[in-house]
Amino acid sequence: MAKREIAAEPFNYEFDPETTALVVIDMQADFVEPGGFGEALGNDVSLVRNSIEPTKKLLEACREAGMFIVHTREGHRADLADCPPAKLTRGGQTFIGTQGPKGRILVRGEKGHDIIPEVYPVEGEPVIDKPGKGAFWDTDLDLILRNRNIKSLIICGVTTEVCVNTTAREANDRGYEIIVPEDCTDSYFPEFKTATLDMIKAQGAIVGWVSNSDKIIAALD
Ligand code: C5J
Repeated sequence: MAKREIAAEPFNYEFDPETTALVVIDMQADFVEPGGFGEALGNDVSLVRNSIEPTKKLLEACREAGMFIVHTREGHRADLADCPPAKLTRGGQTFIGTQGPKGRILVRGEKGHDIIPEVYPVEGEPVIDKPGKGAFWDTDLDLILRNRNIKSLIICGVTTEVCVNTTAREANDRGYEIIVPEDCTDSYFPEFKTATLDMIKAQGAIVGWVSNSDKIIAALD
């Protein structure tokens, strides 16, 4: 497939859909629905729900274009053996592994850990279970992307300044060119979202590019 261009900041982003993957970060009930980890930490989850519809639209467009799509989930083994003790007490008390309305918080296999129905993976879309914030650390994501000759990543999901930002930086250091559609990511802290996107695109795309779902979809047409 020929190279395409997305209108983006700080300048247009060139990509080839055949070597580009959409990476959807942690669109789990635990982060975007009431009764999960996000809410347990004192956050208002309604603040991250605006990104669901644009992400769904972009996901459908990328599926239509035949692009490679990967989803991630943050969480831990049922015995919490892979959860660092220091992470267990983040939030001022222990939430991870405790029982909530959606099952044990951030534990694999529980309702809260699952991806929300609006952007649920379909067959052929790998789901990466990650114990940390970054999608590359302690996962096989890099191997999966390299096996598919992927060079560029469109990174969506929540939250902008935590798992999206960590993944964007990990990807940039590994040589991937990354772009974040600003309407397909959200934070419980709107000012952190703005600052994160500003930091990504600053200094001539020091980490990557920022655009939106409409512009990416237009480039796929
Ligand atoms: C957080 C995430 N915020 N997926 N996780 O703890 O951003």
